[in-house]
Amino acid sequence: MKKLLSVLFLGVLVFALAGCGGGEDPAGDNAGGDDQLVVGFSQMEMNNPWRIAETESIQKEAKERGIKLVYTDAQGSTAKQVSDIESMVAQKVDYIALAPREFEGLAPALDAAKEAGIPVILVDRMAKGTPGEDFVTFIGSNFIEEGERAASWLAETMDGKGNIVELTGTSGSSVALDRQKGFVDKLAEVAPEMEIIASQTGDFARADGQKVMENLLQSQGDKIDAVYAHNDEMAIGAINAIKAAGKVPGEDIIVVSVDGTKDALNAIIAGELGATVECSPFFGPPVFDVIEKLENGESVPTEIINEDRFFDASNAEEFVDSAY
Ligand code: GYE
Repeated sequence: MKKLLSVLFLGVLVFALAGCGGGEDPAGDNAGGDDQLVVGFSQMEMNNPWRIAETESIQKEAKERGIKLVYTDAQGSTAKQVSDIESMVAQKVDYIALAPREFEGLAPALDAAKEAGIPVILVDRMAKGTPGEDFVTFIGSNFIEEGERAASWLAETMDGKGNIVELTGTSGSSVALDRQKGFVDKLAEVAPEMEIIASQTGDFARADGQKVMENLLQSQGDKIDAVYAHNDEMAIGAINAIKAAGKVPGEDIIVVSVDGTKDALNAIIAGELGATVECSPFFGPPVFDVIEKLENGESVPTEIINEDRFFDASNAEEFVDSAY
């Protein structure tokens, strides 16, 4: 009897020890094998410098904190993003950081994680769901404000006059909707005479931005005074198209965008891009700070908004070397 009791006690002790720091994984049977914390990062695509910087930031921070990272790239497909997350759930990761490509369509993945008790942290774009219920928190920029800042700069630079073409981001993404809304509303307020004469998606990609701009220059070239691109990659594509059409970017057509990549800052220095609103891709530190808090049983806010800068001819030189 005595022996049986002590075996039982030992079993309880081992179970309790294994549970320490194991998060959702008291038996220690997660993808890390032992007590090492395992975090999944579901990236949506890797088609531009911003995404590469984001992935590298998360990989670097995981490594520095001794956390195992399970990384997936959905290659621009929401269906693949859902199955990527389902496989992370099957592997019993402790947390999932999710960069949603589209606002809609991720519910099956969020449900699977919730059912398995795996906390999800949304990064960089929003997805449909209730914070604190379907996901723990959203970490990212204020996209409405980004659109407003681009509109204010353009209105001021152009004295409240001119025709604008807008190159929008990925259709169905929260960020494209908000960057448009912020811009349109601000423009109506500060420069009611300025008009958006065309608005087309370039899917946040340089080649698409260039193609769309080529077509717009062909159909209404002489009417275009300015371009608002939802990201730097499309702005660079538009600048290429403007040059190919024999016009001078920065003089004939003023360009403004969002992100703050190295190519964009170099384009500002060259006088071809007017300004870019910063949108930080460096999610490593804030994501793992949140995870650390959750591990310690602390609560986290349902929204964590990054502080972003603004780059134009006055400071591009100063920041170009540290840009990505
Ligand atoms: O601006 C863009 C990227 O979701 C905030 O997506 C992000 C945006 C970023 O592909 O370059």
